[in-house]
Amino acid sequence: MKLTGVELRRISMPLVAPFRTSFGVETTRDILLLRAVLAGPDGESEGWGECVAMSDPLYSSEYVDASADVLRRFLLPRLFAAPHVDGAAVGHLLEPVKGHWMSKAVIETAVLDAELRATGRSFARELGATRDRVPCGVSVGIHDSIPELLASVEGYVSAGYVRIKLKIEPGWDLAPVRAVRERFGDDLLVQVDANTAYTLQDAQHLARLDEFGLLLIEQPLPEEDVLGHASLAKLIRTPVCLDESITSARTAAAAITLGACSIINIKPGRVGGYLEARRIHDLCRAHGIAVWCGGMLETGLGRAANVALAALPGFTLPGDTSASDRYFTADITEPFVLRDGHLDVPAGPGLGVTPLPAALAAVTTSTEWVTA
Ligand code: OSB
Ligand code: MG
Repeated sequence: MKLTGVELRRISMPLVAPFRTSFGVETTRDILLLRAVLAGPDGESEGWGECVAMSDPLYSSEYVDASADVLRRFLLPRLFAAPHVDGAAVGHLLEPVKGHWMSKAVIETAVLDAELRATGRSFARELGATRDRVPCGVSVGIHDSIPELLASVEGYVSAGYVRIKLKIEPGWDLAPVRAVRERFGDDLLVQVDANTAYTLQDAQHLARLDEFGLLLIEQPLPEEDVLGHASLAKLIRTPVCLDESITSARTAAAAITLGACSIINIKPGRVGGYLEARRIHDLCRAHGIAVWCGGMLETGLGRAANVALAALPGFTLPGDTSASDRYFTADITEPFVLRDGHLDVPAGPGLGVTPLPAALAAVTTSTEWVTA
């Protein structure tokens, strides 16, 4: 197939509630969607992708304006110039461009979606999914007070979420975890995510989380501090999970070898796409490292792909694959609905979902058509 054109579409989606982490507060998701049009022997086919880059470079160095820029100026021209493009080829064609994993991921996903749609195959099947529904966790932001936090967690627990992830930062760690344990008991699956807010100097303090029987602590130290995580893992009993530090199968292999983590959060956008995400899954499976599917407050489009990935056999922990209504009052696809703590894996061709035209139009802030 040949890539003939790409639509870059920006949408603005208010969140149902502000989402606060150690790196900032999000109230509206400003998202870049990409629609790829390919021409093949059997005619035209199109596919969609959702870029997970956020408005500001606070979670990672990537941000949504930069993503549109690098796609327009450096990534799409390489693909337009290629005589043959398919999902498996995108990564190789874009390899000369350093970094920009989220931007590479969105075009690879859209090309895969187009290719799979053209042949009637589902994304989940193509990736190697072995389940038709996945258990879901929820990521709970930092709140202004413990009572407000407990009210939020209560809502999620009664909705059926099987695992609670609490965002933490210095000053908001032991007390919220203790309060959640006291209120909901020891059987609730609970984990914490620091988004790089600590240093190795905080090891003694973080060891005080040991008594709460957490599933894991996610990314306590800076992105580049893989060695620090290896040291920390020896000083605390809570299993260390990496998010920000894992940008490829290579960095995952290094982190595992160094003993920096015993669990990995796989976010396809952060590692350049679903094919690299699957490589990390395979690597972790071979090493006995548990993985789970992270999230970046995606719409139903990105969620469909994440849920497909989370259905692979090595995803043995519940992911941040929450239902549409945890994020938005109106999603741009048919909403993902939690049933018995699970989401169904889409089974239709490609991603199995497409944006609903009216819903998409209602949130669109700009569109741009890019061709060779
Ligand atoms: O660190 O996992 C994270 C959201 C945006 C950026 C980083 C993270 C998150 C979440 C939310 O924790 C996960 C989700 O529900 O999509
Ligand atoms: Mg995280």
